[in-house]
Amino acid sequence: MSAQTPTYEERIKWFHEARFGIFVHWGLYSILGRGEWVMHLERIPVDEYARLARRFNPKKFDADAWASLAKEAGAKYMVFTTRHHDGFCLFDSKVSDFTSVKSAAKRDFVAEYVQALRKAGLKIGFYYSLLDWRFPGYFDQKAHPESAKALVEQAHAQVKELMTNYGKIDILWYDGGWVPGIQGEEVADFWRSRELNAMVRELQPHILINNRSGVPEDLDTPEQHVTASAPGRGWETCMTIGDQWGWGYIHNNPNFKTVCQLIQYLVTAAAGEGNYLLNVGPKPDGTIRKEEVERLKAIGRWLSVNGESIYGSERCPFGAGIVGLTTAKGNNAYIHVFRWPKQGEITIPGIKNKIESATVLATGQQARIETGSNCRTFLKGLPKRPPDPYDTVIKLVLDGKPEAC
Ligand code: JFZ
Repeated sequence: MSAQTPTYEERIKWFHEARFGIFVHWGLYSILGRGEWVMHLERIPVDEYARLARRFNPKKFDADAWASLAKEAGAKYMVFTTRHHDGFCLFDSKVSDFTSVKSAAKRDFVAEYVQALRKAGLKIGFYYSLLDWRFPGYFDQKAHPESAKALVEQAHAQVKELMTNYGKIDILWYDGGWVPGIQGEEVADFWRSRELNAMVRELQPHILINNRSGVPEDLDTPEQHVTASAPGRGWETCMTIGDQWGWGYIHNNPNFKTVCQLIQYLVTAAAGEGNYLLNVGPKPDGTIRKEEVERLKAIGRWLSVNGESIYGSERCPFGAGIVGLTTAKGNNAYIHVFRWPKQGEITIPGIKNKIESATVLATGQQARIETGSNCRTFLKGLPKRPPDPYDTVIKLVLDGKPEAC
């Protein structure tokens, strides 16, 4: 390793500051509006599916609009499907003819995305699916050994293209590492993932790599649930706004999570020193549906007031009792009150520190601080109704780093 090679701590620093990112699933499947798994779930033959590329010419695709929405949402990075399991590349790949550059659109959407994010000051993530349903060797390596070999070679070549042709990339978000009939350690052997990731790190020394190529690398990726990894390990929950299997656009997707749910998931991730990667599935024309836009903007409004409790947050050694969760940063603790008590008085159990002040971030109001037996803290003089409908954050300035008793 050269002296310039950044350490894990240096590489992951921005990621912990960021806490919130936007995932984008968009590709040929968006045209059908039945999710990104449509080819496989409906057994659409490869050649029939490939004809979608003739119709894929999204005139309203505007990467700057995506980037500005992500910023307005308070996100600090995005992760974009450069290629999903259908194998269709949204970038200029020399090793495949199944790309947006070589079909109707004649555009390198990944290049446009990268340029827009860089301009907006957002960190850049690439989602790349190792598996490609077009290869019979993926489903049966024994029957089609040449196809299986070609699949792996294509993945190595395309990851190299992505890591070479677009400047500095911040996250490589692998997916689709699972292979029928192959288990455990052998997954990494199948893809030659160690070799692949060594090449990636050679080309992009600052990059963060997730755990979906069969080796742990830098980030755990709990999906559709918020589950913290052990302290010291980077992790990020990815989640759809609507139903599972609706990462890509689903025309009628009636189960959109509420703004309250989404904010509380974000807070739960931050409380465990993890990140929240919230997905949108743009329409085939490249625009983002209003249900998603509205929710992202509402999260952004909440973060513009309460962001200091999220960005760069640390685990807090004491909790918030029944009312919600806690995050911490330096000598501050943040009480996230999801369930505001009707008495306008909040009891926090287990704070060892002396508390210098308690401020409601939404209104600037100072709470009266009283201490009781059993290490209880009472925050008094608060309104009977929650100042914030989703999560009212009370900032405690302490005499030192938060400590529990
Ligand atoms: C994968 C993809 O198949 C899906 O389309 C989407 O891109 C999502 C982000 O990732 O889905 C998975 C991957 C892993 C599990 C479940 C769904 N898993 O480990 O349970």
